[in-house]
Amino acid sequence: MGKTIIISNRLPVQLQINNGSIEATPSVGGLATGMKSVKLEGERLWIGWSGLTKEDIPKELSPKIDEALAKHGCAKVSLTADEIDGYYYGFSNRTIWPLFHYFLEYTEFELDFWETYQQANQKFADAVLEKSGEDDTIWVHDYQLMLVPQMIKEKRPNATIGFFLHIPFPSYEIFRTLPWREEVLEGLLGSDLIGFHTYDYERHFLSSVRRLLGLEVSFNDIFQENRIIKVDSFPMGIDYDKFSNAAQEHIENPKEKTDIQKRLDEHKKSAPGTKLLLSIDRLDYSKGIAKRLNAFEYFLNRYPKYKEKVRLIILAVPSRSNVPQYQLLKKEVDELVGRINGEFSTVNWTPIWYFYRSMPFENLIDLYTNCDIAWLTPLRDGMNLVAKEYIATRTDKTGVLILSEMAGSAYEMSEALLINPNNFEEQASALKTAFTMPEKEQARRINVLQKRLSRYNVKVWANSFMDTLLKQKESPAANVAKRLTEKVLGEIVEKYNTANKRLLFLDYDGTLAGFHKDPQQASPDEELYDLLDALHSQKNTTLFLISGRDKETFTKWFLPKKYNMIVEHGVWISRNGEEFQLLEQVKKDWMEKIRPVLESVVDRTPGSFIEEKNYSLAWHYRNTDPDFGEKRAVELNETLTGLIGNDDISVLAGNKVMEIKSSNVNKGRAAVRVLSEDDFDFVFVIGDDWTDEFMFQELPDSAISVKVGLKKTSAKYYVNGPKRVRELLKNFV
Ligand code: GDG
Repeated sequence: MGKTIIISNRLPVQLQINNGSIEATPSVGGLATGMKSVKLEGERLWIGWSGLTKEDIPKELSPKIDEALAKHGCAKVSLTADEIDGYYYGFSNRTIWPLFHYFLEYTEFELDFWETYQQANQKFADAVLEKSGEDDTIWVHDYQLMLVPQMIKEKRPNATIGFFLHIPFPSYEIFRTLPWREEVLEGLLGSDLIGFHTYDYERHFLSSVRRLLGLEVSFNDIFQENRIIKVDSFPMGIDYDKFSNAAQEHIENPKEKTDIQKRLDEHKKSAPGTKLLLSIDRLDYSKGIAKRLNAFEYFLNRYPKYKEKVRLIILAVPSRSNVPQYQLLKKEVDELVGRINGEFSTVNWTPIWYFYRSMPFENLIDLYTNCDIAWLTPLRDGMNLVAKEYIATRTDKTGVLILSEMAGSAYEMSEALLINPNNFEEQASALKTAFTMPEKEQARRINVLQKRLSRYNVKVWANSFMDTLLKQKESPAANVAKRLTEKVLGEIVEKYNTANKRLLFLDYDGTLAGFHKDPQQASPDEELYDLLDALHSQKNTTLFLISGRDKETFTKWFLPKKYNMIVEHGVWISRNGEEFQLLEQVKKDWMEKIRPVLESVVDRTPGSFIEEKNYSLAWHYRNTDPDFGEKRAVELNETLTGLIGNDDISVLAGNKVMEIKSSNVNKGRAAVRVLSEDDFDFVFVIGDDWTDEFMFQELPDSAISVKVGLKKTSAKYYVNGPKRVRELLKNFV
């Protein structure tokens, strides 16, 4: 049984060195709880940074620290102060964090940061490689470690790797500004499963993968040359029972009151009927704290009757204070709180209580259970767990949540009052609604939310990610061929050598030659001619090039070589250097009707073009924006289906091409005709495209069918690309 290895920037343990002795205390974050509950029998190991730099740890203490961490199932990655500066404070928090939260103006593209990020990611990957074995399951967390999956996969191709991003993945328009965008995507694609909080982040990621790497994406599977990567959304839940039980305990068996609780009691006594409004966030510009303060000021001016009737409690937890932007924000928030309190305070009333610190868990519960409204207004937030925690603590079924629609959690919490944090009027109105919401209505909303949150809690979240990862590893996708291994190849060659009459069907584009943006550029090279000559001249071997291309191009390229050829999907055939003959009688009167439709699509779809063949029309869209091209293809398909009616023609969706042609012509039919002409006892067919599927399906079961590229197919085997195809064919000569 393999281990489960978790990798995150920080370990879930706090380290303290006191006069040479080491203290390690587990921190109780949501992630740690989720991980603890993953139902795996094997051992668990958490790898990450301990919070102490290499310089902080006296050499002789390092082994002791390892020992202390091992007791908590942890192992450290050693990082120097410079590495932490460049990798964590730099690239992670001055480049990726602002960019992925749509704060382009705060995003710094520094080569130094990027280089240190790579270096530090390599250290994490090395630690994983050192401490894990072949059977282990590896789960990498978050934006600080986006290159780690690929770094592990390179060294250990069979490793099972999952990656979860805790922050948003931005739209392509934002992501494309990153100078190292391809490297980051490739880093992530080392995973077998990539998880996001919401479908929107998943959709943005897939769009970038298609546009920037040109990879094929089918639903939520990404097809790389020899692997399939699954992408899915797993909205992170909370440790529901922990929050709910703590709140229950707080009400039913109050222990000695904390200072915060005493202050809250005093407030309630001195100002009964005053509502408490709560916000809790790390002090981060993405959380919209400054804007919230402005909106609060707007509210008090807009609805003055709420003056002295409401108090806003702000808990801002110090965060990343080494980064200049956070220092500026701190100053801004301090000043805003001062100004608003100065403007509105009366002898009996201060509108804002502001805490800039981290509080123990008990205090968090004091705040959650005492406040009538939680007001959370992030400008962008991957999820926002505070919103979920507030709901979990409302055991008396009162309370209202006002939540920004820019938070990932808003997708699951439509019973909250959802607001746009930039719209002050809407927020003022939501605050008013919250203050006047009848308790029955509060209870109705809370009940629905609590049911949902208690069901999809952090344990369910972690387990559903792990289950999907393990399933993905077992069977990457349905209808995918087996890889053509050396052993299978040996058996095929053996059959080839002992056969009496061999028949080979070789597709051209994407199979014998790479796929080119301009089809005219894909002309055969010397190596290919040599290979085809050798095959063609073999005794007892009938070689057919079989392609959708027009006969003029193949006449130019291959007729002098006297190879057998079938072109235009089976309309024309040429044998031993003779002129092309019609293999099928096909009509072409439908072309006049269809051509103008295609022309209008070309006019409206930059980069697309029409290829006119003797008996078919093809609309190519490989040079268009991929999403736009696909959309147009769907639209065109619909239009054509309506148009072709009784004509005996069909629309064939190829790889970035739609071809309209006579229905009784396809490569499968042509191949079967050739096959029936003689007693072949070895049939081999290879191709990369949808149009080759006709051959895979129609040739008899004894035929050896090979798909180029890992895609859904009816072929028996697959190989990676044209280079591999040539290597394979060389075994026959
Ligand atoms: C990132 C993403 C995503 C807060 N103050 C105190 C305290 N907390 C705890 C809360 C909550 C957690 O910290 C904050 O989680 P959030 O989800 O709200 O926000 P981020 O820290 O930005 O987290 C976010 C999350 O990752 C998970 O994927 O939801 O979008 O940005 O659990 O309770 N805990 C204690 N004292 C405090 O003062 N003890």
